[in-house]
Amino acid sequence: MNVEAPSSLYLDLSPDTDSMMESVREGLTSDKKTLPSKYFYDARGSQLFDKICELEEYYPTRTELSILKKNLSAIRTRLGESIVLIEYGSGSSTKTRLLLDNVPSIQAYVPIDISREHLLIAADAISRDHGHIDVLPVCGDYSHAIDLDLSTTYQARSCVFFPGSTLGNFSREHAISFLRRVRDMVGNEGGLLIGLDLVKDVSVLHAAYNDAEGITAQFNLNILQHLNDRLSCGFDLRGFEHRAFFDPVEERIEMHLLSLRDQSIMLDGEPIHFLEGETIQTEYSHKYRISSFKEMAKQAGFEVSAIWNDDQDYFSVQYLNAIPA
Ligand code: AVI
Repeated sequence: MNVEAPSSLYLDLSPDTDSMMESVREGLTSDKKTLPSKYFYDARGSQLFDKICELEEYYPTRTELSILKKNLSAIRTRLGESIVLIEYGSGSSTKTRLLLDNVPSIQAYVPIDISREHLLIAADAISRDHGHIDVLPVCGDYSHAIDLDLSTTYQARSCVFFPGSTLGNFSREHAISFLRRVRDMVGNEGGLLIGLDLVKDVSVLHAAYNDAEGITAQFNLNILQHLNDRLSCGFDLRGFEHRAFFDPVEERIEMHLLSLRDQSIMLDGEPIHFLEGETIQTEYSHKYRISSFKEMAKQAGFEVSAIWNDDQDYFSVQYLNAIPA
């Protein structure tokens, strides 16, 4: 099988409007209002995220890329012969290109992303540039189980690539269940190549989520625009402001939208009120320690077999082997 240009999806599991309405209602009617961070990523949100990745203050992207570049040959060895590379939250796939260009044992590449348009554009470009690799885009929400069933088509090990410290956007409990699902998907022989943002000086973390240009603020506010577009709920974006801070106990950045006045929106015919000063929590971004991540991985059925950090220990790329069941 050789897919030339995937202008269509291999698998479409994108969330429908009903399930979006349900999860938004649940978040906005709870005592402490929340929104699932996956709703950042409509087409504009994905573009804004790409811009964040290029910001001077947002060190994770360039740091991870430099770790990957520096350790390519060791990574190639870990990945081994004949693999299907599955990437969760593929975004614009810049880091993947580095792997696809330098790891000849990759037979197929399966990018999984919730933002359909962004996914197809990236998958098309990758397919054009890597004619020898099957590119099988899946539009889906990776916070749920995804059954790929590629074992009959490929005689290859499965390896999940989960860069960008996106794991940090899950609560610790959900991060472990996500890692367990990955472990089930890759099987006894499989692996996981993962990027993790490490705990560091608070001023560095604060700047990364409060950039001077205000791109992160636009990204945060865009979640309300996305809800307006999909659910017609009538948020006035001028009535909310971006807030991001580090919680030293939970070791995570929290992003919120602060209501600047008393105001209401309508969700499916029901009013939802916001008090002046009340916030909607939109994202957690957990930061990791080498020792605590090792323990999380073990709980999920993985053994950390290689760790590559940058010189400042800002970021860690790790290769995990499945512990055979
Ligand atoms: C996608 N994720 C890992 C980013 C992060 O750093 O948690 C999303 C982000 N939020 C604000 N800036 C970037």
